[in-house]
Amino acid sequence: MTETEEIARVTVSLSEGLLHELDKRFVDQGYASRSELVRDMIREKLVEEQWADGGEVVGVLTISYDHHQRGLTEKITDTQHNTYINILCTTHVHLDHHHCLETIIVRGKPNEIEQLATKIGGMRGVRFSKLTRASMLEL
Ligand code: NI
Repeated sequence: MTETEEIARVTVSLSEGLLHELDKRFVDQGYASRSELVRDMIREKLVEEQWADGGEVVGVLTISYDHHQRGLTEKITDTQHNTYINILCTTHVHLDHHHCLETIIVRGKPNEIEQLATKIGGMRGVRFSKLTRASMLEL
């Protein structure tokens, strides 16, 4: 949302059950207002749809892996070099003697990004892998 964008007020009719579920999340997740929770849910849905549409999207692949797994670091790097996806940036952190954490920010088609995430996530020695789906839309 841009700063100059005006806020529109809408009234939504909900069943008691749905409102109860909404308020549970509102309290549990520490939102400042119901509106902010609803805005976040709508944004999440729009990003999901954008990924389903197959157009260009952005994502962040977060992985942690064992630095001492033979050949793994090279395999991860080679996979990034051999992809059609635009790798915008990678950040590597040496967590301790054994463990590395890496974030790979990518831009491309959803299915290509998901394939890259599955490929890297499935490598022997990769302990954690999570793809965060993001959007280039102004939401
Ligand atoms: Ni490292």
